[in-house]
This record gives sequence, C-alpha cells and structure tokens, in this order.
Amino acid sequence: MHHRQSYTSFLLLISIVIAFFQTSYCTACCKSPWIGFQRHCYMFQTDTLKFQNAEDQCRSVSTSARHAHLASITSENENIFILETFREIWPEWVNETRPSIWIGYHDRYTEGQFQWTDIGRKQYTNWNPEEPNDFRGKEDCSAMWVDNNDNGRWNDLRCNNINRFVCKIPQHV
Ligand SMILES: [Ca+2]
Ligand SMILES: [Ca+2]
Repeated sequence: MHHRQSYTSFLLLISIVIAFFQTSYCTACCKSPWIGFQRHCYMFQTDTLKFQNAEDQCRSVSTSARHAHLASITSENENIFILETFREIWPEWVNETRPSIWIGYHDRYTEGQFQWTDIGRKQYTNWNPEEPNDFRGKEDCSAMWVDNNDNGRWNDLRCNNINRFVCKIPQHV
C-alpha cells in the first residue's frame, strides 16, 4: 500500500513538472490537433458546416489573447501548406468531385469587396480563372479546391453550402 502511494505521488510530481515545462517553454507550440506553419497554428476540420457556422466554430476556440478564425491566406507558401496538409490527412478525400474547404474570404457586405474574417489586409489571392463569378448573384463566401486538378485555387460559393474548413490562430501574441 505504501509503495503504491509513493508511486502515485511520484507520477503526480512528474505530471506537475511536465505541465510546468510545457507552460514555461511551450507557449509558442501548436498543440494537437493544431498544426504549426510559420507563426500560426491551423486546425483542419472534417465537419461540414455553412460558412458562418464554420467561422463561429473557429472563433469558439479563441483565448482572451489569441483569436481564431477561418484561415486567412497571405502567401503562396501558406496556400500550399493548407492544400498539402489536407491531402496528407485525407488522401482519399481529394478524389471526390471538386472537394472544397472554406477559407475566411468573403464579400457578404459589399458585392465584389472581399475581406477576411480576421480583418487583416492581405494582397495575396489565388482565384481560379473566371472566379470569383458571383454565380447567379448569390456567391459571397470562398473555398479552396483541394483536388488534384484544381490545385488549391479559390472559388466563391453560396455561404449556405456546407464544406469542410480550416481554422487559424496566432502561435503567440
Ligand atoms: Ca459575391
Ligand atoms: Ca464561383
């Protein structure tokens, strides 16, 4: 009995030490299921949701200091990272017909004026040729095609479509 108690106390001590080191030295790490790239962490979601519900789900994991949103994409490297990571996680899924994932780009407020849900100003876009086409005047939310033919290019879709999505949060403030 005594031995077991000592062993339990020892494990508890080890846990406390590990927790201490994690909080002290790992504040900038992306913890599973987040995946790190440059200065951000990304969470790849297989739930399929409407655009705003996806954005809300991303926001729900914000902390007081770090705000999560649907991913904004600021460079070709970031676009490739998101594309390649999706393909790595769900290789079978890219064989579906034109699989799309929501990214945080939309023109819901003023037609043709796209902005990111994280409000940052970015220059980079990767529209498919002929997009965004606001098809039938009803497409205000953007998704990335992750199949092999479309190679990470973007398309505007109806915001009520349901898609998988990717969230993004700063690694540190
Ligand atoms: Ca539009
Ligand atoms: Ca479109």
